Amino acid sequence: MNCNILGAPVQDGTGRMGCEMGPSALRTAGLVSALRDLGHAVADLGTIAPAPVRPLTHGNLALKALPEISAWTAGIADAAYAASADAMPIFLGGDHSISAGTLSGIARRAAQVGRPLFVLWLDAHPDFHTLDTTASGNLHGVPLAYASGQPGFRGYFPDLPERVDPARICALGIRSVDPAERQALRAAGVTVHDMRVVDEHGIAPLLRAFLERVTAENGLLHVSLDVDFLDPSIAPAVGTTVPGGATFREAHLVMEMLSDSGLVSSLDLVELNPFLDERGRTATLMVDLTASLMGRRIMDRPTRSF
Ligand code: HAR
Ligand code: MN
Ligand code: MN
Repeated sequence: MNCNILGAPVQDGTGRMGCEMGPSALRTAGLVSALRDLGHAVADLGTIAPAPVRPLTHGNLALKALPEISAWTAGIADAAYAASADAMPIFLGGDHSISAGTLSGIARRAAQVGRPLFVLWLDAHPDFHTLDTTASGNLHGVPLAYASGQPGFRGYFPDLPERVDPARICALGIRSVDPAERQALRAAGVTVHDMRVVDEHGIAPLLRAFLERVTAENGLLHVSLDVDFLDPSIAPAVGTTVPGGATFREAHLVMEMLSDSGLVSSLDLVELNPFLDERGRTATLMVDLTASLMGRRIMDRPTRSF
């Protein structure tokens, strides 16, 4: 497969510094060589630039860095569209606000090739706040709402060329949801498999059902992997740790099944804060998970199935 690596060193979507170093840490942990060792042709396209920042004021005075994140969203959307023409883009965050841009650009690409876009959101949080409902004001909490066309972004974030159909979004690993998000997710029809559902059913059947839907509609599949999807005991390098996350094997199994499906067409690796890491273990785990997604196996398997 042809892969395009793009750095998106955004940290203004969180309340703290550090995610700016995410792309460097993922590269240092060996992302490019891991993919090449699996036989992929990898182009590192470097670092995305934001669009020019313009002043913006909003009634929600809690909002942080709205002009900056709006500018990043525009720059990232353009880069995502361009980088998805003939290769699988892998976006290195940066906080999760980058997905406002990646999803916008990828949704535009999906419309251009005439295929439905599905999104697998691997995260402790649904990131389904609007600019009006976020109480923290941290814009890494809004990208999925923006990309799926929830109201209140017009004039503040770039106009969406194409929205992601909320009915084609599956959020997996969720365990921290604010009341406004819970209501909006339900109203929009997003599939949310929270950790209680994962505990009850096991992660494989939940993912398999979603992948069968993507297959049935010949969809493209964008995967957005937030570090805090993982349990903090294995992935400490994130500003928003939430107990009770995916285990090492649950996370690898998700990646292995995604690989077997052959459906994944774009990927976000987000929220890595290397300043909070322990000897690079979280960065290394994110690279290893990406390798599983891109074909690394414990043993060969006779047939490709999920
Ligand atoms: N819902 C909370 C808020 O809006 C926490 C959002 C945290 N988001 C991330 N990415 N860390 O998933 O503040
Ligand atoms: Mn997130
Ligand atoms: Mn999260």
